[in-house]
Amino acid sequence: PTTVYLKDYTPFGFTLESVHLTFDLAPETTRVKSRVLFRPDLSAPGRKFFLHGEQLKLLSAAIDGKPVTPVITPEGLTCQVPDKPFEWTCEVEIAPAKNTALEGLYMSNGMYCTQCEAEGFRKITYYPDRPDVMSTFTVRINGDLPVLLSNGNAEGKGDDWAEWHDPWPKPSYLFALVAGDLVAHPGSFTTCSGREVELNLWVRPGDEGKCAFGMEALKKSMKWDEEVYGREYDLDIFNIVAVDDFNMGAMENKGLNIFNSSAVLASPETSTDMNFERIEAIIAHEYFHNWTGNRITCRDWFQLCLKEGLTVFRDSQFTSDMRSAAVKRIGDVIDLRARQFPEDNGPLAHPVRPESFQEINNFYTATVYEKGAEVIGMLKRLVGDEAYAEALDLYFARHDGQACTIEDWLKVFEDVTGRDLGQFKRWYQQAGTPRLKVEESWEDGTLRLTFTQSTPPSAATPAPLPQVIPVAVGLIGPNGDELRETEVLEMTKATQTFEFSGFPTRPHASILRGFSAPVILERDLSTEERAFFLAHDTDPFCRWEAGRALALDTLNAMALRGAAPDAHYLDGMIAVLRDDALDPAYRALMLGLPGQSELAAAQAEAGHTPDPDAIWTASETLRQTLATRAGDLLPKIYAAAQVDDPYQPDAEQSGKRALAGAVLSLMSRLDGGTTASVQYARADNMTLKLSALACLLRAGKGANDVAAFYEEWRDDRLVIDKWFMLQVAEAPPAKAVETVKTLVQHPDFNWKNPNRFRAVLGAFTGHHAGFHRKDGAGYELLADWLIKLDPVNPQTTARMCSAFQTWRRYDTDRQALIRAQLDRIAATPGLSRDTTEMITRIQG
Ligand code: B3K
Ligand code: ZN
Repeated sequence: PTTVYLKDYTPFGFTLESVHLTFDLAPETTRVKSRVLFRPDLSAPGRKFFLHGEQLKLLSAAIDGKPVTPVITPEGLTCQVPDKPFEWTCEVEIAPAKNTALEGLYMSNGMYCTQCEAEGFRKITYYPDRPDVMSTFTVRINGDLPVLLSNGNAEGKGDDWAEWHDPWPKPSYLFALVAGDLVAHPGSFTTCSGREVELNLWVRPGDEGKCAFGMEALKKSMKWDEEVYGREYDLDIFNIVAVDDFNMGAMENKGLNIFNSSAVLASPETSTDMNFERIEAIIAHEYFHNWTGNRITCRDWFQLCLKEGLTVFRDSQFTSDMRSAAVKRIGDVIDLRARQFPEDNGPLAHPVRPESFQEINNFYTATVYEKGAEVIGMLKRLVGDEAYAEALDLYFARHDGQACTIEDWLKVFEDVTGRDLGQFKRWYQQAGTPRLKVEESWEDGTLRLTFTQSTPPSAATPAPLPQVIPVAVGLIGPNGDELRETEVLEMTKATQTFEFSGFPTRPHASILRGFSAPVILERDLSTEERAFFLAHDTDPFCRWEAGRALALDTLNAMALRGAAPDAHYLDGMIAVLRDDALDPAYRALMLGLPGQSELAAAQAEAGHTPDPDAIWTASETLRQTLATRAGDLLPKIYAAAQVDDPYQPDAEQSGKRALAGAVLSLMSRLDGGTTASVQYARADNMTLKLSALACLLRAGKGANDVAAFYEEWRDDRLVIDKWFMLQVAEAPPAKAVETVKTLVQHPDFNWKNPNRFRAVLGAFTGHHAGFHRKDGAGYELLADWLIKLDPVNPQTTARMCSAFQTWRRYDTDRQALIRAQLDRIAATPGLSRDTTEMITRIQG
């Protein structure tokens, strides 16, 4: 396989004046005609007329109406072209019904649908399929289907055709087409300049009742982007389509967003509070791409974080504004540690802006997205809110309509602030999570904090240099009073000392407030000091973090040394439980334990070999001990967290349900599931149903309810995904493999559907002790399924290979067992480029 390098970038050498496409739809024989006006850039002497194209049957090609015979390879075609503007026409045939990879034009339940990012358009027709080639598209769809959609504004339609025109130049990855038997949930939005925009959420008949929430989320997003970023929508119509077969969450195609139905359809009876929150965030994310991604796009795929990091940052700002900022921030940090840290500290580590790839789809990662968003958060903290706003205004003014780079992005900040961001840029160029060690000293009324940063070398970055780290610090007194408000220390060297003077008694330093940088903070604190911050820190993140650290320390001591649960942790949690003044959602987060994979990572980091069974046992014991200690308190807190009003998926109600759920899971360890049974029977929404069912399964009591649940929901795909997922997630470690083996026999286990595959196999890889079973049965099971899925859907297969990325953490037996499976996958004949690249990198 060939490797593409950032340093090799060269412009295409031709401008595209316009693109006309005509689709004659048929499941196995769709014809695509394209007519493109090319203007050679005469100042680009080495230009080569190369059009990408894969798995296409070329029927005809012509230049200025004269038939030509191009040279065709598996990657595309070349052809002699004139040194003046010319019209390229060609016709190809494709078979959407046979497209199981779900990239390009494919079919899902009789509906035609596309996914072009990153390089799917080349499976639709011959074209310069690269993001820096932008043009206006006019699309004609011929097909005997009720709804025919493409990008831009509707130009006309008849019984069996429709025409669309998108006036905004765009790269091919933003092209979309949808055709099928769909119904619209309509809406409208008046923009800040008074333009009326038609909104539609298109769904399969039967799903109409699950659209209202998504439509409201869209309107809120449109308004928020006007108010906060000054961004107005720019077409007459905005369409969203829900599709059941989709490789990821959603796609921001210009004016025609396509969504995995799990990322847009919602109703109280079928969706959990977490589903609602995720849907709101994804709708916002895709909508925000209209400016950060579509109007300003990426020069090449190495610049992916330019649109993704920024858009994730924007959607998290949106969620913070719509809900609780503290809860959102903590949730994002939990997610970053669970998904990005393992990537950044293992064989798949790559910079936020990678410098090479074989298959770009493998780089839609937590590093590009979530660390990319963290980098923007740091930039904003360093320059301040005002300069950030000015820089963004300049970015939109200067680069509208362009395909840009990280250099362009940083330059607007340099121009607005006069800062040199050369060192800051290392956040985009270096892989690895910096370790930030802090040492404290106290003398003559002065507190000194000495920070030392170091980043472990990786294959991607063998010799990391010091980065700019904004460290938000506040000082608090013995009663928790703020002695010094949060300030941002700017760390630029390998080691640096900061002084705080004029205190009669030693203040407590609350460090890395709001998780001001994506680093691993190494700080030797006594259990008493952690307990102090848990009780008194005025920064909600640091307060939560103190509880988290206590939990990590006690779980590690329990798992590694057989220690007893730590009293400070238990007392701290009892205090949290009792504290009615705290936001219920925040209390629920405080009660959560670190994930078992995160514990394994922490143990490996400290030089130990994690034992998944011991980690599982320690987590169970700690929960059980807390339940016993909190015993009498629980029913009262549970009762107080009940919601009497009609169901709303808002922050307030879902916070209460989250707390009730956390408390219920403790109570179920004492009452054997009695309360959970009552909740399950009474619940009128999926959040309460599912939290109760999980408790029942854990108490070994849910079998009848699980069977009844299936009968009740068997016709609802998204609910049945939950049904599959829950059984895997709640299986005892020794039974997880068998549970999966049973579930994959179920007639509803349609493994070609990515949501269903992920519901079972994805949930399995998230079951730490089950997946890492000592005899390797878990590894073998996953490898079997990856080998089976790869020829059908390389993208989803490749993504799931990352379950193996942490193999070096474990004992030599497990390492050997995993390596054997990696070798077996790698040796599979005809393995896709996607999976080959992932496995090779993981093998290291
Ligand atoms: N831009 C798409 C992701 C495309 C993934 C292609 N493998 C969704 C998003 O980030 O909004
Ligand atoms: Zn995105």
